[in-house]
Amino acid sequence: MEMPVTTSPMTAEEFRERFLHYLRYIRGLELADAGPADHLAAVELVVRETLIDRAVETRCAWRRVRPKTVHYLSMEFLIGRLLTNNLIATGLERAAREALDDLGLSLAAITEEEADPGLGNGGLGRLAACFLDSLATLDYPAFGYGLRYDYGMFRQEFEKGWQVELPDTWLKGGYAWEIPRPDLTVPVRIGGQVEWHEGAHGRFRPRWVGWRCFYAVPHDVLVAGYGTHTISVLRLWSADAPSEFDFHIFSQGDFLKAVADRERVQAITRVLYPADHVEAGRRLRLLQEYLLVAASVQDAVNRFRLHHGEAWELLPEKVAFQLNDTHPALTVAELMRFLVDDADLRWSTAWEIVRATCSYTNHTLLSEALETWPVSLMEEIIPRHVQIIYEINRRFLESVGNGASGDMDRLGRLSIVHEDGEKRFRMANLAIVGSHRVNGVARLHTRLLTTRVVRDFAELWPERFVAITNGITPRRWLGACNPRLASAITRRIGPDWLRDLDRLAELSGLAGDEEFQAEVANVKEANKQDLAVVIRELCDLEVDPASLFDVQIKRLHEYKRQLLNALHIIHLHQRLKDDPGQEITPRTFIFGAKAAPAYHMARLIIRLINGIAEVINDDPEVAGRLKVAFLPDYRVTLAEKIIPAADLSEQISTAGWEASGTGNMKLALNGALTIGTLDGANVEIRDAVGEENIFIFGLTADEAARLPASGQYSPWDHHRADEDLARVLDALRDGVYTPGDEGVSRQIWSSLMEHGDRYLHLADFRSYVDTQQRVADLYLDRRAWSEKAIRNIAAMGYFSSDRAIREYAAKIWNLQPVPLRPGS
Ligand code: 26V
Repeated sequence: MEMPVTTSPMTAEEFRERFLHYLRYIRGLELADAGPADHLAAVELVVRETLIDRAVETRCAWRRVRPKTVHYLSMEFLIGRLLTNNLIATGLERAAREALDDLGLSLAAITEEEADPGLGNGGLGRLAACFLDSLATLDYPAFGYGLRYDYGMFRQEFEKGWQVELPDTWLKGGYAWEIPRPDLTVPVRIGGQVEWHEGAHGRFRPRWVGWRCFYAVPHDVLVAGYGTHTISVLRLWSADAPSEFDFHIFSQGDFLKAVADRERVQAITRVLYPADHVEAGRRLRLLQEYLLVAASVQDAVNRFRLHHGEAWELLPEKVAFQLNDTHPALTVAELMRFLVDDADLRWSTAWEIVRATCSYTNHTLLSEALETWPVSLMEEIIPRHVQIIYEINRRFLESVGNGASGDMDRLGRLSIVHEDGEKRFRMANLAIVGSHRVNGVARLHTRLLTTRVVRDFAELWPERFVAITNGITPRRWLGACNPRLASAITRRIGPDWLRDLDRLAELSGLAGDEEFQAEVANVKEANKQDLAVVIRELCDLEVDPASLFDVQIKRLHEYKRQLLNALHIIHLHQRLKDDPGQEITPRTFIFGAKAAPAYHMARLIIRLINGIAEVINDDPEVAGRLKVAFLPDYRVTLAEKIIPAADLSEQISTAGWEASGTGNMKLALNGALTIGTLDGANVEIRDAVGEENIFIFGLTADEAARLPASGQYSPWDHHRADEDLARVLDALRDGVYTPGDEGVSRQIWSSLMEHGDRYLHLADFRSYVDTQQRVADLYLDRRAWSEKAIRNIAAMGYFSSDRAIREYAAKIWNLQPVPLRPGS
């Protein structure tokens, strides 16, 4: 990737010296005895020095300016490998490559040694990582706060086509990019009960007593900006119990007897919940969420106090908390608890501060994913917070009830407390009531959020709701992962696009340029050859780089409709069997997806796709013209290898279900054409690239919502009306594509034909298949295809996370950059 404006802080000779120094004095090895893990460790230590210099520089500047700082609270961060990024950001890439070359080592091979911390499930976690990159690059003062899970997202393997989960031991060899900060350890209290006692002026005051206590220990990961010295800190908390040596750290009297059991405490940050969009509802999950909130709020408050003393009314001028989904929604209650109980503020003053400080991003419309917690469970863990939430709710409902004509249904929907049967807190309601801004992650998503899911709130406080369409960092998702395309672009328009993605628009003038078309096509071809090697290694499968690479990579979920893609493949196979001599556009179907371990149907769909692969890949009549590759263990690192090689991007969720999508942006930025529904950010991608440069099909969100509601939707009608579809469904029913596991495909068939096809696969089948035919036809015209690919790339400027972060800064945080230009 192009060098940023920074000059290299080291020559190749200096790099080599430092490298050998670390090999010797940290690993105790001479070059001849060192292995790949040692090489990686030594390179990381060299690069880390420069990062730390910048972190110190950043901290000094912030200490001087005392700027407002955003605190991005997220249960998930999918930061990916950091070596390449950090080499680029520090300007050390060339020095490192030359130094290692000299020593007969390959930087590329060393890069492959690094673990990919899977501290998240999918889109929400990766978005948080892109945002940290943009925050640093744009010089915004920022902390990310998350959890340091000992085991991240499980490693996925396939056995006989079934998903098998193995532990992800990313910390095994030590993690070079983190700096433990035991000095910043904070205590976290749980359990006990609340007593009331008379305080000054006869006011009754709560006292939380009988609690147990554990530690949250922070580890900082430094996230470097591009073309600046600004560093964002990702502070990850690890749960621990105090050892006898640590007791002096806290002075509270009852601390000694209040120490919780070590094993049970450490278990809190043992493992990431590998589910998205399904309510976890487990005690351990609540403990995790509370730990994140309690530790991060204390950390922010401690820093505030250092600079501003007890002037809490200034908090909103200096601190913003961004809640990444409802998972950290307890921030609202914890900050109230601190301001009222510890800082001794009046409730109404505290409440204003809390609301001005917090804001909340919603990432999903799925009702299963809207968190609620049983009040009884919360009472066991955080009894004081339960009281606070009740009081927030009481005051809120009172204020609403005053104006309204006693519409009890409406009050019931607005209430934070869900009263049907077991009492539960609705975390989205808490987050909305406690925030000054609530944002959706795409235009359509925000419309559906405010008109369907939380309509009453949007009517009550229209000004509180804003749409901020997601974005992706061009540094990782083009600059670093696709160096061939990045160079081709830079040769034409210079390197500034990496910090100003709108500059890509200049490429639209080259869309008709045959030379550039050929160049872009050649880059794609080379990337496909690289991916073919990866597929050979991972799937033991030969694929033809000249075939159309048709890619669907994302979590496995019924609403994302990997199954629709599978139905299309079966249909193509059946057609080919009818007439093996016909001309077809050769395709390689590439999948990457993990299923939540408890998500039965998702596991079956993986089994089905692997079954289809088994049937089709070796079918002599297919003769290699259709191939299916399900790449195991999809994660950031694998995305970086697949995306540059994709011709076609599958974004085929049932309209109205995908909040935004961000893979759609990454693939288009790398020159893939999109086949997609009018869902999430696809709508905005269509607007940006133009209707003629994208393949849109299927029902709209409004149609898809009306259809099941009308009672008119019958899967059997579609079976009767469409011969091709009937044949595909019959094959499913008969288990043709899951040999040895016929019941799998029968169950999937049943979900479609006997359980109502909730995600409307059959309603969209015909238009999907027809649109795929147009794709196949266009692919044969290499120049026309390449022209559209260029038009897609040129239109992606808007989808930079830099643009998204600027919008957050302006519309939500009121945040100003603290420029830290090299040499300034
Ligand atoms: C929900 C839950 C429910 C409780 C169990 C654990 C858990 C973990 C994660 C989630 C949130 C899933 C929401 C999510 O990832 N949404 C995705 O967010 C992306 C970034 O905004 C967006 O592009 C995707 O469309 C959206 O599905």
